[in-house]
Amino acid sequence: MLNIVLFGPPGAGKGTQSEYIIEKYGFIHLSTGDLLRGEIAEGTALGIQAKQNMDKGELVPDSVVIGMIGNKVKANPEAKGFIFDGFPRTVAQAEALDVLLTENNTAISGMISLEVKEEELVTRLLKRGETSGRADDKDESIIRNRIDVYNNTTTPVADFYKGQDKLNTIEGVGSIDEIFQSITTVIDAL
Ligand code: B4P
Repeated sequence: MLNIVLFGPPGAGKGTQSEYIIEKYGFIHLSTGDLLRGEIAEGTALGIQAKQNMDKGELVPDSVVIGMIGNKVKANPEAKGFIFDGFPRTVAQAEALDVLLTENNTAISGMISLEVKEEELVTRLLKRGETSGRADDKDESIIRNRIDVYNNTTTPVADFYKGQDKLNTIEGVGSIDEIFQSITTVIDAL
């Protein structure tokens, strides 16, 4: 089983590249953002709570996302691998993921971190906001708050995997195909 953490700031291209990765490798795509938006669309208690955080560009509590990911991993014991997109976003989530995968006799194979400068992220997300209907893509101050949360709370997750010698950094600016080629080079070497 090959398990990959696809990492990077909001708008780095994680969701975009995940679609190409699952198409080529047949991994199961676990996006906490998508799972949370699914809960919101269904109007569950979890979704109602999560929306309050997401609309402000804040993180949803660790216990919520860890529980969601745990359920999905346990439900797919025969998977060829998982692509974790937008998770873990805190060191506590990364530690919980290690425990969860060990319990399921597997581990993270590598992290792929997409590097994109802040102004490009803001431009991309405002553009997506024209069509996505996402409250967190509409307002520049909320987008900048998401980037601040990433810089303050999420970047230590890259150090966590660097400490395990699993960090691979990729330039996230360029055509989607070029970036995907760089990602496949990393995955094929794992
Ligand atoms: P996510 O759904 O993970 O959203 P995201 O960070 O905006 O990344 P996304 O994957 O959607 O965007 P992408 O870079 O592909 O999180 C949303 C919210 O959910 C968080 O703020 C938080 O509140 C909550 N949440 C999620 N996970 C959580 C967790 N683990 N813990 C706590 N809270 C959590 O694409 C962006 C745009 O760029 C697209 O329009 C795309 O077309 C464009 N793009 C992509 N690649 C490009 C390229 N090479 N060139 C130009 N444009 C490109």
